[in-house]
Amino acid sequence: MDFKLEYADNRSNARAGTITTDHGSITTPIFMPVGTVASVKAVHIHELKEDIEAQIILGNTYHLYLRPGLGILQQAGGLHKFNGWDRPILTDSGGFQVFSLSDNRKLTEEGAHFRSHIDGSKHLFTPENVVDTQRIIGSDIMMALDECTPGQADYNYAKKSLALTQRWLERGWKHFNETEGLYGYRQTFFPIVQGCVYPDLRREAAKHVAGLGADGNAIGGLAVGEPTEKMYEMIEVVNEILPKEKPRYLMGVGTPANILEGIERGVDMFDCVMPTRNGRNGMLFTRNGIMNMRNKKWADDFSPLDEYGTSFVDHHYSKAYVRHLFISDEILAMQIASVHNLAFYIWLTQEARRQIIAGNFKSWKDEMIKRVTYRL
Ligand code: PRF
Repeated sequence: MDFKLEYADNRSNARAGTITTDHGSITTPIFMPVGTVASVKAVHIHELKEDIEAQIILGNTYHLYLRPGLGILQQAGGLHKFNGWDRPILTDSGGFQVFSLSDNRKLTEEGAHFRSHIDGSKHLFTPENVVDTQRIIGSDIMMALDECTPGQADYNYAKKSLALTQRWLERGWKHFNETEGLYGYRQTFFPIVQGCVYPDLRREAAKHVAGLGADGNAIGGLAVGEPTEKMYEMIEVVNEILPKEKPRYLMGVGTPANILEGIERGVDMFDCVMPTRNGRNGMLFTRNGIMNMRNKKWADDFSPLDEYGTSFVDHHYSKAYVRHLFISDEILAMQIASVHNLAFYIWLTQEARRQIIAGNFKSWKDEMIKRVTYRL
């Protein structure tokens, strides 16, 4: 994988670049739709490609390992072949999902022990076996096994947790460098910075991660219960140390405003379930604010769903029609909302890119933050 830094904003840390993988290139800053179980919920591949203009999607090691399982994925020839998505894929390592989903989890020096949320069976993720699993999945970018330290952890817990993440990282990085992909294209490995809300731990973690010389670096352990201002402060602390010439990925963040603040602080890649999950509940993000599609006020509003939207659904359907679908619990409501929200998130990051290149990012961002947080 390569990263070419093309433009750096001179009034902020925002940047525009291009990542190149064997499944094609990605223009940054970029939002990556989440496809946990080998599908971006309610969205077809052709919609993702042609309408939403997604450049890279996510998969989750935890889910894919449990179902369909490694045998099926390997027989399919990897995830790209299995789900028909031929552009880049990034997979999370499973550590975070073990914590949010599984039962009876326990961390030891060896790895993360857990019981499946599907059938209660016992499993162990180690820093080495999650590399092997991501080799079988065949993601273009794989993630290290980490412990996502909760946002309210005390200093002592956070310090111990970071030390474990660092020992796991050394093992995972070594194993990655000693193994090869199965399918003939290149795969790369991103380490993850933890350290909770403690600047000295974050700095130590960022120096350790930077020292590995990976193709890109991730920031984890944010948007997990800490105040939003702390999240922004930690991004600043970490990005002072992570190399400028490598892409930076802020994991699992966030609202449109969080993404704009992240871009301003030098983040290049984002993912979040918010556009799809909140969309399925009737929440639509637009450049003029947030709409709750169940609201009575849309009942007789026959104007386009989003006059400024970039996707087919924005112009083809009216607000009144989409409200009717939500009130009637029609699955088409969820499909329309998912396509709209993903197209909006991708537009937001790619418009940020255009504004960075035009030298206008800061003033555009200040105005856009007000707009995207407005309740319509
Ligand atoms: N670690 C991993 N995946 C993640 C996170 C993390 O800290 C987060 C935190 N926002 C989301 N996804 N491996």
